[in-house]
Amino acid sequence: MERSSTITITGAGGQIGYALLFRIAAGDMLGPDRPVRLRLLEIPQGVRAAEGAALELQDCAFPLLESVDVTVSAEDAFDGAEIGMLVGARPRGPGMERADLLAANAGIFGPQGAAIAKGAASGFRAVVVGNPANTNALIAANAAEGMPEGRFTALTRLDHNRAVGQLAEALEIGAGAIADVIIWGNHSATQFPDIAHAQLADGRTVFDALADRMGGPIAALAWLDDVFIPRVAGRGAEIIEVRGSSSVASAANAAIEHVRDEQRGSRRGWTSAAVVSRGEYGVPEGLVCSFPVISRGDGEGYRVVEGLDFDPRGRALFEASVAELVAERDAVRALGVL
Ligand code: NAX
Repeated sequence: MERSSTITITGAGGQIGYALLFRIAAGDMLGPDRPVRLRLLEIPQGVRAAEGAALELQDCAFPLLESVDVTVSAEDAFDGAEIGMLVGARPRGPGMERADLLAANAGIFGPQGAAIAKGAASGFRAVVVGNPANTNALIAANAAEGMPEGRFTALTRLDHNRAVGQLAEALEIGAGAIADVIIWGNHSATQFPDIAHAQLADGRTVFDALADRMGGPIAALAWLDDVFIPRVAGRGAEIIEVRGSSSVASAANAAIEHVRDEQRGSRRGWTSAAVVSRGEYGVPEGLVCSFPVISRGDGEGYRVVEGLDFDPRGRALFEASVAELVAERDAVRALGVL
């Protein structure tokens, strides 16, 4: 057995929390030899739901689960934590302007960042799931004084997995055969799902395979612009329409894969995650932007894969999404939060 890890999950009484807890406790995230201690952070309205989940966790008698604590105190939740999964956020209410939404979330992610800086373990790393995820991660990273800001990432793995799923369907192949898809930019409708570098296990490029299947490169390009990109970027809304509720199990799965790969090393090719920019690809420093990333599982977290090229159309799509991130950052700055 390895030593145990302390994982803090915020919004643990919510839908994604409920889909996360049991898989983490079963060893799906950190492996079958790593015991886990779970800290569930909620607001008073969510505590009973989190406590109920804790009772059910007990009833599973997971061999890897050392402890479960439910709290409404961010200080208690993050004290000694090594991994944070920041799921709880303020959803956009009716008539709520973007500035109100950002202000409400700054009131959550600012204090959580401060609590992390105060008490989390020195190797702490967090993934922000709660929306607007990129900017919430930016707020938390800025509030966590003294902690390297690269410790905060935001989830775009769900978008990445959605893109792979769409390609697998279009090519009638298994998702496992597809590598090196990229989500660039914001976890929002402006994101740019990019297949320019994507490959299949048999060595062909995804683009060539699409062109073969669709009757040529022009048809493949049209499919990418008219079907693939809008469908991936709009998949969250599609799930709400069909299921009657937002993505839950797929979001929890993506969060688990994000942390698993960051902690234990990414697999074939790269994946996508929103990380703090150090100026890669011309993205302003400090923005939390989705890039192609790899992790060696050596404690250093995700590194951006550099040196990839864009065609002019791809560059324009990426820049539009980065412009949205800049606007969100400026709106938060205007509130005096950063
Ligand atoms: P739910 O409303 O079911 O759960 C959210 C939970 O967070 C609630 O139990 C609430 O009490 C709690 N909470 C609110 N403020 C809190 C605070 N200050 N501290 C601790 N807990 C707090 O939402 P759910 O479906 O679980 O979604 C959670 C978040 O994930 C939302 O912001 C949602 O928009 C976001 N998503 C992000 C995705 C991504 O890919 N980045 C995809 C899925 C999802 O839409």
